[in-house]
Amino acid sequence: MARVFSGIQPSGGMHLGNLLGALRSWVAYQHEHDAVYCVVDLHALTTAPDPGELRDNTVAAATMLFSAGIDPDRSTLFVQSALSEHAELAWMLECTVGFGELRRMTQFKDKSDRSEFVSAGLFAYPALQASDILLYDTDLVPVGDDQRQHVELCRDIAERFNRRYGDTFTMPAHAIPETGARVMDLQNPGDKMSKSLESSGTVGVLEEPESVTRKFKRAVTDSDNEVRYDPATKPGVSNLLGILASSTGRSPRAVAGDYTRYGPLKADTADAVNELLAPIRERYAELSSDPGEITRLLSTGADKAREVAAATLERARDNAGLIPRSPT
Ligand code: AQP
Repeated sequence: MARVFSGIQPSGGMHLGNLLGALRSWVAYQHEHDAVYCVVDLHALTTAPDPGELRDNTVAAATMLFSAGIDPDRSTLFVQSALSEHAELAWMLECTVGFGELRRMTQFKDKSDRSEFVSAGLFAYPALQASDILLYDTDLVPVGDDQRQHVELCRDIAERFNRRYGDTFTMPAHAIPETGARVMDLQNPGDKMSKSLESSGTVGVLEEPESVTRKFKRAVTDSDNEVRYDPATKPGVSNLLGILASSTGRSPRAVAGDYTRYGPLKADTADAVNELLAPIRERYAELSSDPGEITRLLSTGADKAREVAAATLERARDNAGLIPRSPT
C-alpha cells in the first residue's frame, strides 16, 4: 500500500483553507493508503508562540483532525515533538540543502517580511519538513498549493542525499487537490486564507454559522457584476466559485454557469460551507470534553510512527557514516 504523509501546524484555529486544501484529502486517503499524519509543533516554535497556547493548540489541532474524520484505526496520528527522530534527521538534511535553495522559498520571504524577529528555524523550516516526510518512506504528500515549493525542495534534498550516501530515501510526490488547493482570504482575495494573518476574511472551521454567513455576505468581489471563473482578473468571485465547487464536489466553471448575480452566489456558498462545517463542529464539541482520550490516541500514534521513523533514521545515519549509538 502506498504511504501518505502530511502535517499541520498547531498555530491557532483551523480555517476553511486548511480543510479544503488538506484535511479533506487526508480523510479520503486513509481508506486506500497507509496514512501517517502529524501535528507539527516543532514547526510552530519557529515563530515563538506562547508555551501555554502552543500546548492547548496542539491538543486542539489533534481534536480537530479526529473531528474532521481522521480515524485512529485507519491512520497514524501523532505529535511531531514526541519523536526525537524528526529533529535529528532535520540536522542531517540541513547539511544537505543549500543556503541559496532555502533563501528562494516564497513562504520564508512572506513570513520573514511580516516578522520583527526572523529565527534561523524559520529559515531552515523546509529541512525539518523534509525530515517529517522522508522518515516515513512517503510516496504522496497531500498539501495545499502553498506547500508545492517545499515538497519539491524535499525531493531535491532526498535526491542529493541518495546521490551522496547511497539509496536511503523514498522519493515523495505532492498531491494537490484540483479544487480548494488555494483558498483565498474573503476580504483580500489576493492573499491566501491564513491562520496567522488576523483578518475578517478568514473562516474558522469552528465558527458559528451566522458569522460564516456574514463573512460570505461581506466578501470582496468586483464591480462588473459578471459571474465568471477567472482567478487572475476576478479573484474575489473566483474564490467564491472555488469554495462552492470544492464544498459540493463540482468544478468552479460548472458552478459559475448556475449564477448571474453575486448575491445568490454568496448565499449559496455560505450555506454549502455551513453544511460542511456543521458535523465537524458537533464532533469537536463531543471530543473536546475528553482531552485525556485525545492524548492517549496521540501516544498510541507516536508508538506506531516511531517503528518506521527509527528504522529510516538508522539507515540515514549509517549511510552518512555516523557510528551506531550502542555497539552491536
Ligand atoms: N488558504 C489555503 N488554501 C488551501 N490550503 C491551505 N493550507 C493552508 N492554507 C491554505 C494547507 O493546510 C495545510 C496545513 O497548513 P499549515 O498549518 O501547516 O501551515 P500553513 O500552510 O502555513 O497554513 P496557514 O493557515 O497559512 O498557517 P500560518 O498562517 O501559520 O502560516 C497545508 O497542507 C497547507 O498547504
